[in-house]
Amino acid sequence: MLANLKPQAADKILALMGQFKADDRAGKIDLGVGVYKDASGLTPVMRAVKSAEQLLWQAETTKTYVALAGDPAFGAAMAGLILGPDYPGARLAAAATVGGTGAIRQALELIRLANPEATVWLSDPTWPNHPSIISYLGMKQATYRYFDAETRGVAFAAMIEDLGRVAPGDVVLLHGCCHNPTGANLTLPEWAEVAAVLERTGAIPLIDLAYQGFGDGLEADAAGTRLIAEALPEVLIAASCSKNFGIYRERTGVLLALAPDTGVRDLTQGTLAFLNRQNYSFPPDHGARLVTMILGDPALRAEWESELEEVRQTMLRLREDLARELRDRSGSDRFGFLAQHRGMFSRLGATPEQVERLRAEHGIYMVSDSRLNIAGLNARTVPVLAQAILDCGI
Ligand code: PLP
Ligand code: TYF
Repeated sequence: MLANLKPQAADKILALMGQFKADDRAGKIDLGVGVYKDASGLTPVMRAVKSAEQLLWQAETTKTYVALAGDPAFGAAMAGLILGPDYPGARLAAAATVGGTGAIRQALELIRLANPEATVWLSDPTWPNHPSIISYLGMKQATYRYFDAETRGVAFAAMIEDLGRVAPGDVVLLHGCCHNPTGANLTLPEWAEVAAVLERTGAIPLIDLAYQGFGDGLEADAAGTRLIAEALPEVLIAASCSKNFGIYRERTGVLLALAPDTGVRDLTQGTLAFLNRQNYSFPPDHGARLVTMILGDPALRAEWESELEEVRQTMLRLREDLARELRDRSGSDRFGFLAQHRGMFSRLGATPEQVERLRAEHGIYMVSDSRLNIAGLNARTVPVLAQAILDCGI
């Protein structure tokens, strides 16, 4: 039986991690996988997380199962963080999931159960796991134009034109903030226009929110999602705690589903529990519990918010430093978009051959589509990257 298996295509981002590890050059620079790193290249455990873990270790008296959809307190805490304290509780179903990826997977399975014919519309480009999971589930997918290769901003008119063609009941996957892989994001008035188009076409938004707090701040990064949640009767939100709580390996995420009324909410809540049971029964609890503790305790929350703000400011400074360094060395403003982009990533707009030259000649690793992880830089490597970019003719 096992011999019948066909080799599967590797994830190009994760494959890059292995390549980087195997490179023995001393000055190599990893701008590949989307993990936050501080100036010394470490991905530290946040102080608030350490404190919560210590408290939990002392207070936890059992590790028995919690509930199929996870602890409702976690769902409520995440709904508050994402949708604000006045979130529409009567319309809200929630389930803890295995990371943000698990939330996306469960959202897609929920969609497939409710409407197997739905086409899921993805931004071009998007995170490679989106199309991969959708095709694995045997669902239909299509793309809407999103990135303007010339300006490296959002091709908004084209996006709106494409979203105008979406059929009623189709699903539009939107990145809530910090678009992966481009770094180009919608403004709030643009979010309002997207909401209006979705309302007109009868499409259902699925928002992937993996970087809340990494762009313009916790509130600003949720503003588009909040606007959509207010405007539309049905909204799915797949959120990850991996990045903003720095708990990657704990696999902590949540799927929020806003239903038009309490009856449909209850039906959806039951289905989310069913879907968790089919896939893995109970979701992991440790990371979710830490998040619930941090969000519910004013001192821990303040500590976490200040650490997250530090992380965000570090990335913003690196963006500005890299844009300035490139401007000074190239005598042109063509890299100004790096300071406009938000989140961990920017798409440089280099060819795969140029990206390969960066790797081969300079030991600088980025994804072949020229996505770079800003957090992989520090004060020493910013000028090194800037010079290498110019040396490679980018
Ligand atoms: N969505 C996007 C766009 C991402 O970049 C990530 C990456 O980490 C995720 C979702 C989910 O992450 P995780 O499953 O590690 O929580
Ligand atoms: O895009 C990234 O780099 C992060 C991390 O299969 C990641 O989202 C990459 C690939 C993957 C899972 C997570």
